Amino acid sequence: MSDSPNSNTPESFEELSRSEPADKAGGSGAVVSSLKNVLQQSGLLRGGKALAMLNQKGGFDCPSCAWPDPDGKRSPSEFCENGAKAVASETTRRLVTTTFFEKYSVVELAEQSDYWHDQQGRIEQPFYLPEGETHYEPISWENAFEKIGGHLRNLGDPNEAIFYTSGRTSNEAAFLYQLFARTFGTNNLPDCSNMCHESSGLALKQSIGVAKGTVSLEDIHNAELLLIIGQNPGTNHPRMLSSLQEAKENGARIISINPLQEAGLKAFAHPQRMSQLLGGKTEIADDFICLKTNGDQALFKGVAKRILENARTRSDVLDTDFIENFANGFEVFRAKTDSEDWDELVRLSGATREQMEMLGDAFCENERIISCWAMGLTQHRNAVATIQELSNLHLMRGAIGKYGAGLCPVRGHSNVQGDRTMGICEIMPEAFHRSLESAFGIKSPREMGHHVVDAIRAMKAGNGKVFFAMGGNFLSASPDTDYTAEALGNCDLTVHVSTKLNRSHLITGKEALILPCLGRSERDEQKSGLQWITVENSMGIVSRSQGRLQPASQWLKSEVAIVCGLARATLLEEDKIDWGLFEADYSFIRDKIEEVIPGFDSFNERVSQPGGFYLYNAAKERVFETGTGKANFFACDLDIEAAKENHLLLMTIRSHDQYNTTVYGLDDRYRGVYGERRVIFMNKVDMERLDLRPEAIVDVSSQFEDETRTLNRFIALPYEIPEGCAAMYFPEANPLVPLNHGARGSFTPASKSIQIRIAQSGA
Ligand SMILES: Nc1nc2c(c(=O)[nH]1)N[C@H]1C(S)=C(S)[C@@H](COP(=O)(O)OP(=O)(O)OC[C@H]3O[C@@H](n4cnc5c(=O)[nH]c(N)nc54)[C@H](O)[C@@H]3O)O[C@H]1N2
Ligand SMILES: Nc1nc2c(c(=O)[nH]1)N[C@H]1C(S)=C(S)[C@@H](COP(=O)(O)OP(=O)(O)OC[C@H]3O[C@@H](n4cnc5c(=O)[nH]c(N)nc54)[C@H](O)[C@@H]3O)O[C@H]1N2
Ligand SMILES: [Mo]
Repeated sequence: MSDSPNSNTPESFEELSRSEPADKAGGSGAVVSSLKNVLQQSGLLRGGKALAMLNQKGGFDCPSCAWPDPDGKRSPSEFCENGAKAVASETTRRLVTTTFFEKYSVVELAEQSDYWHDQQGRIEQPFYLPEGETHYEPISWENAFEKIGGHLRNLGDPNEAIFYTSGRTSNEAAFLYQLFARTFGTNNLPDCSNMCHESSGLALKQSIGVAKGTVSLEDIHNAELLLIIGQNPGTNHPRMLSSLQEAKENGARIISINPLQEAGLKAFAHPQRMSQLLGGKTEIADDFICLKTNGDQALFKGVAKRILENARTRSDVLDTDFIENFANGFEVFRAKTDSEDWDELVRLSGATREQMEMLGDAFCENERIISCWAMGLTQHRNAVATIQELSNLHLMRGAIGKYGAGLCPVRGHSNVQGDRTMGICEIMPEAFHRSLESAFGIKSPREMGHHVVDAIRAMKAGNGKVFFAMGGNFLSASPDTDYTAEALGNCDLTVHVSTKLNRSHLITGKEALILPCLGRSERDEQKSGLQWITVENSMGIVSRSQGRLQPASQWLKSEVAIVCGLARATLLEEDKIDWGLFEADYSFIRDKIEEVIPGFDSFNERVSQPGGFYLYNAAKERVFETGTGKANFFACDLDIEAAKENHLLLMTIRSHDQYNTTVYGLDDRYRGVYGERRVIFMNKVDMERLDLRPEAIVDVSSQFEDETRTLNRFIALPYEIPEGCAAMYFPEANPLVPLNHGARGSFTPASKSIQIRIAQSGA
């Protein structure tokens, strides 16, 4: 184990250069950047073949974000720059081999940057790090499974095992994985949603009875008013910009709500439209409401106040039919909102009263209203209340469960929503356990399992002994990197099913295994022939995905085959499940999914229709499956995290050249930062107050309760960000995120509102 869990710490910063932030996303810059990545990593033939199948019917689903593909006709290149980068990273011809691990010790590898790790290529075969050894060594699949099975069987309690999932895992693999964990006897199924949209899921479940969004692409294209809140689609969901462009051309008004004015929301040049490739563009946001980080709840309360004020003089403002027949709690909510003080809302939100009134009026003037949001809303202490405040606005106007209107949490990982549907969750409804038991003749445990933060605490306390990750990069994605490193280091065994090398392979338990798997783009050949898998996107469409490329190495296994191998090696004689059958032919897994999970009737057949099928979504039909049987208004208390005296409020965000912890490159083109990620964006006034010149080298420390966490040597950059706020890149900034600083109710780390102090480095 290395001493430095986060060692992106160079001594010099010669590579940094800067330009003005971009005034649009897409265009020829996007095309050049996609091609460069694909050519460098995969070559013309392999890369070209991969891109030709990306997001096509009969091809494979983009491993990048969860934005849906168009229902109807698709263009021959239905992908974006960042999808192309994800594919280039997966289809690279470089390999991490036995020679590689002979050359570098684990400590040496841990000293390299995340960017360097990704550059090393695909993992060629299983590798094992024995206790006390310094280098990984090759191991056969059989011996690898045996080691894991041995460790799991030796545990005093199945709850000492933790089974993490990252959201790229297919429905089939996810379903079998949770089946295995529950058969083994635990609900310890933390997943990346715990750090992502958990707050949305919880808020929406309580407000509207489903933990998912309620709109389709067609709704987006036909909305009159679209809010894009706390989201940077130009980088993280670039194909969403085509949808916003279409909405715009149909007359929509788009409002961006964000402390940063992101390029993709200013304007978009569609790389597949010749006129826009040559310099034209579509303006996207009509209005930009620049608020303070975490000011959203106050802003939404102001908007609600305005709507209620308008309703005093106009009878068409409130959807009284909806409020009376479909909703609950309106009067309490109205009284609470009336009691809020305008000056307080302005002070806490950082937006002006005029902006709140403008937004309130826009709600009143339009019927087809959609709110989209991502991490800017979910990763705060008050995230659940904020999202419920946003839902309140929709409920007042009946802007849900009707054409062109609804709530749209824009999901991150390409199958994160499907993984949850399949039962990857630390707590599942009783009906799910019953179906699982009757379909497989097993006993499904009911004791609540660990979410991510609890899993880290359990490992730290010595109660989590085997950590198994189906994808992802748990160490770097989790909060409090140093603490999480210690937690993982306490395990007897850590195992990662991965495509590429990452830091979680290097900060390990006493023993460690890396199990290399096929990526989405690759052929998955099993006993019955070529397999395909299914995924669910952000709008609840389930579709097929089939890779066609030659696998990066002959020793890779599919995630499904890995779960089956793991189950056989662990469960032994008690095992009642025919894992061999599932591994040989994935259609048998889908039959079982159909038996256990509502909404998957005739699964194999329906998902084989071009484009797949929409899962039933009750809220979309105005059936609200909440405790009250109605959609619920929430009257939450104002609860805003503002920067404390002498502190700034830090958000941790993604650059344009990364996919979560996978760093494809060192540029953030749209924000005008090149060659360097160890930067902190600050307001000019704050820099002057702290006597920092542009590009000063600073140390950043975060204060939480009585603990201080510090990161040394970051470059301070003046940027258009509200006073009192700052931004750094994830995952470099994760050592600053306190483990216990999480969203109330959902436990999502509050990685967008961290109290920090900044000092001149070495001062
Ligand atoms: N290329 C690429 N695509 C990705 C990913 C990737 O890393 N790279 N990651 C995937 C995943 S897992 C996810 S979850 C999504 C993430 O997609 P995003 O949520 O767009 O990602 P972030 O970079 O975290 O950006 C959050 C945005 O919220 C804003 N923000 C921060 N704090 C606040 C606030 O208090 N209020 C408001 N209103 N705004 C705020 C920031 O300025 C920023 O624009 O993208 C997915 N797609
Ligand atoms: N500070 C801060 N922390 C955050 C966030 C933030 O905004 N700020 N965002 C949070 C969010 S939204 C999320 S979703 C999490 C992400 O957390 P994770 O999902 O755990 O992290 P990723 O970086 O997406 O995982 C990358 C690794 O997945 C593996 N991989 C890639 N493709 C495949 C595949 O097809 N199969 C398998 N088995 N493995 C594969 C590769 O080995 C790669 O190294 O991070 C969270 N952490
Ligand atoms: Mo995410």
